Amino acid sequence: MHNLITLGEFIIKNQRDFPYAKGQLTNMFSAITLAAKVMNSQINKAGLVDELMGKVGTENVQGEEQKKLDVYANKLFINALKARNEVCGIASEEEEETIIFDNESAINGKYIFLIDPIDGSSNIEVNVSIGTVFAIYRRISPIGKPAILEDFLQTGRNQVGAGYVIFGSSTMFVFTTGNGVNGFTYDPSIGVFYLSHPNLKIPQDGNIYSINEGNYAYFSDNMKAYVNYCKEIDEASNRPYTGRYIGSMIADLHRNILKGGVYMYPNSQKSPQGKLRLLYECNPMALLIEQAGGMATNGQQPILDIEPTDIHERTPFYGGSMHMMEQLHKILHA
Ligand code: AHM
Ligand code: MG
Repeated sequence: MHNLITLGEFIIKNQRDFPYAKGQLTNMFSAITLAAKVMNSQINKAGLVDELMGKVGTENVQGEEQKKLDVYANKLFINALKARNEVCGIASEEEEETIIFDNESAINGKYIFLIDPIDGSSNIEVNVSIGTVFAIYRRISPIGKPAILEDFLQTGRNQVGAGYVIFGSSTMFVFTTGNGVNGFTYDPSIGVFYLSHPNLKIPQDGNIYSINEGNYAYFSDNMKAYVNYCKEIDEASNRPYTGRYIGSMIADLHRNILKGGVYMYPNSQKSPQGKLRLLYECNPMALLIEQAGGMATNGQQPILDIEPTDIHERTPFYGGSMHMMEQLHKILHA
């Protein structure tokens, strides 16, 4: 058994590290963990409850089919945040437009929240790990007025908090407020998250590579060269590497953060901009990876330095162990 420190206690103790708010952070995190607990109980019975399984018959703004659980999770997180008045605007993968709160309490909210309510939707029906990923920013528009688009289009460097919930063989909440990364494991029998992975650090070296290799034919020559490099025999560098690809970015990155590895979703002939969304998938994961001592880029520059122009924009994404990322960059730029 670990030292029994709950998420609530941890946040109270470490609030001084949060650059602005004290109670506000606690409020936002209690919204996220409450929604995570509800999600946990729903996901665990997803196969039994017809209302949760399958497709809604609608598409989100990306033209992707929405699953019932996508829509459910989206509403759940939005309502939990709305009830606490710390957040003045939300952008979600499942919402074409930003949601701007205009009631009197919420326009005084100082924070902007971006979320992918369910990442890895295609895994829901087959009982494989999925997750929720979010980013928090301080608004740049004046408090007391409705949020504006510029509040959402900040570079990832401006994040004041980011995290994910992974619904796997156990449910975990992993977050950063810019001072390291900590992981909490949920005990469903009493409804409490306990600190289980304090001060997470990604190993500098690793031997896992994660990529949808089915797209190999569409990759650039340099990307193909790196995939081939991963599979070559070379004892000195511990190759061939192990291939692991779940198809839930959060689950793939979570494993690689713990074990050491590199995760890639490159641009290719099939997806010229890459697939993953910058604002609510890549930025929060990039902040977590950097805070854990790793590297995350679009192949050219750190993800966190990209100037966004659209809330749903996509980017190539490469992230993981520092030395593996350096080697990947060498081959991508050869
Ligand atoms: P989603 O948010 O619609 O679930 O899409 C994002 C997911 C990532 O979690 C995952 O890494 C990737 O899409 C998998 O894509 P592919 O099936 O093309 O490998
Ligand atoms: Mg999603």
